[in-house]
Amino acid sequence: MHIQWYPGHMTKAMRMMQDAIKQVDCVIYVLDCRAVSSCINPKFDEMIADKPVLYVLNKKDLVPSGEVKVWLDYFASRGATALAVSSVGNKERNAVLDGLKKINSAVISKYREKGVNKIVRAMVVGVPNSGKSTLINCLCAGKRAVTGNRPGVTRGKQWVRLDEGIELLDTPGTLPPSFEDQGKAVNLAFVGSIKEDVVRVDELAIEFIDFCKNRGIDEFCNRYGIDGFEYSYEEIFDAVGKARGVQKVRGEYDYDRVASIIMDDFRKQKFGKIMLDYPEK
Ligand SMILES: Nc1nc2c(ncn2[C@@H]2O[C@H](COP(=O)(O)OP(=O)(O)O)[C@@H](O)[C@H]2O)c(=O)[nH]1
Ligand SMILES: [Mg+2]
Repeated sequence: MHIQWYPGHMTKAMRMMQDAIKQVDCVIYVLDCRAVSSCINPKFDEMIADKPVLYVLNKKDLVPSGEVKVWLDYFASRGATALAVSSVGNKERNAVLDGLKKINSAVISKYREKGVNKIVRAMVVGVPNSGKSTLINCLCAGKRAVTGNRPGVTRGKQWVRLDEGIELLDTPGTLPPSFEDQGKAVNLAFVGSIKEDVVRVDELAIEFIDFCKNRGIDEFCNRYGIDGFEYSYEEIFDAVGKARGVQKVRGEYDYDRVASIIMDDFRKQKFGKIMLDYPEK
């Protein structure tokens, strides 16, 4: 399977962001905790190189508690400011605002010396579905930015003003133009950052079965009533079809349907909380 998804709206979005970056003080880089390194887009890194960055590792509720620390340590070891949050709910609002103040402290105090309250402008970037709009909603404690559990929901340019003197610019999720490391593309497809129509779901599910086998994720076998991974993909698909009550058509299971069930089950944490990426040693 080769994954490549760089539609015209992403080119346009990158151009919009290149333009907007000149007007902002800092960047909030939103990454999905389940696939942190896969969410790193080298094109963002180039674009934001001379801005203070707050790395927000979002969806921490979807990974085993404690494991995200390896990523916080990773960013800390590079002198970067990072925090792990779950942006569904408002609990983490203050932590993110404090992080923003921290990365902008130099510019804030420079203005304060002149007696001016600096409005801090932050551009929120991240791959599709990482939770940029949800994070913005969490920060403005109300429904402003448009969210959706599918890539490509945010299109135009949207500024949101917070009472704390912070302005946030939501941006459309953008991917690298190509993936040298297809493993990263596969992880992004697992977490729903790549539009479903551009990936063959049966091939994706096979990648996922291999992943579970390599990681020894027993929850997969338990859920579908198989006693291990030593079966052919067809046998595993048949077991999933049977366990989940899929209707056979002319004596066969529809493998695309079965594959979608597997991917849905992963996205609904039916195999437990799983972190896909770890920092490279
Ligand atoms: N469990 C969980 N889901 C989240 C979190 N943040 C966002 N989501 C969900 O992820 C999906 C994509 O969010 P959205 O904000 O639209 O992503 P965007 O494309 O980066 O703007 C939505 O279904 C959100 O409800 C989080 O912290 N935890
Ligand atoms: Mg969005």
